[in-house]
Amino acid sequence: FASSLAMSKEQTPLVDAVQAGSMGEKCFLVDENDKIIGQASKKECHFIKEDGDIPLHRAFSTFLFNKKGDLLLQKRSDTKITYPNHYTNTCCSHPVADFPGEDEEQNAIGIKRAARRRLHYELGIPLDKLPLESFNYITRLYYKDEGNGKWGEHEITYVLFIQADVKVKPNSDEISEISFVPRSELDEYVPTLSGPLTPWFQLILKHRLRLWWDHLDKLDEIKDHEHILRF
Ligand code: DMA
Ligand code: MN
Repeated sequence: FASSLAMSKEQTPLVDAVQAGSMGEKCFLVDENDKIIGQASKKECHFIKEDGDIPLHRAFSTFLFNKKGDLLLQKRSDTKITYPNHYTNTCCSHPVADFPGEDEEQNAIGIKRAARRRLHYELGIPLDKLPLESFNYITRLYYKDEGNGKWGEHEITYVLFIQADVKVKPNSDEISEISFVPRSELDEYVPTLSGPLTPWFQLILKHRLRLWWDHLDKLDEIKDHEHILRF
C-alpha cells in the first residue's frame, strides 16, 4: 500500500498512515454461505475492481448498549479510507488471520475475539469489561455497497449485541464523535445527524434495529444462527 502513502506537492499525506498501515491485515474470504474459502488483504477486500467486483469477506458489526439500554453510536473519522465521516453503530471491523483464533467458528468465538479487540482499540474500552461471554451473536447480514466508487464493502457481517456500562475513550484515528441514544429518541435523533449513515447501519436501522432493541432483555427470541439476512 506504499504508493498511497506518497506525499502530494503540498506535502499532504494522501492517505492516513495508520489507516494505510492496517490495509495489509488478512481478512477471511467467504462464499455465499459464509464458508471460509481463503484470505485477502484488507486493501484487496475493499477496493472495487474494474468490473465492479469486491471480494466477499467476513466482518462483524457490534451494538453496545449501556445498562439503561441506550445505544452507543459513532461518527467515523475523516481519516477512514472507507466511509469517512459516516455515522454508524458502535464498532465494526473484521476478524483477521493476523490475530490467532479469529477464524474459530464454534459459538462465533473468533468473531467475538475480533470484536473485543476492536472495541478496545477504537473506543478504549478496557478488555476486562469485555468478557467473551458478554457478547451476544444475533445473526448474519449479507450486503454489497459501492461506497465512493473506489472503496466499498461486500460482506457477511455478524451482528453482535453487548450490554455494559463502560468508560469510553475514542481513538481519534477511528472516531470523531460518539453519542448514547435512548430507544425512545432514535427516530427524532437520526435525522439530526450531520452526515450520511453507513450502508450496513442503514440496512439494520431500516429493517431490524427497533425490533432487536426492543428484545434487549430477551435476545434469545431474535437470535438466528441458521439464516443469513439479505435485504
Ligand atoms: C468493517 O468495518 C466492517 C463492517 C461491518 C462494515 P470498518 O470499515 O470500520 O473496519 P476497520 O475499522 O477495520 O477499518
Ligand atoms: Mn469490510
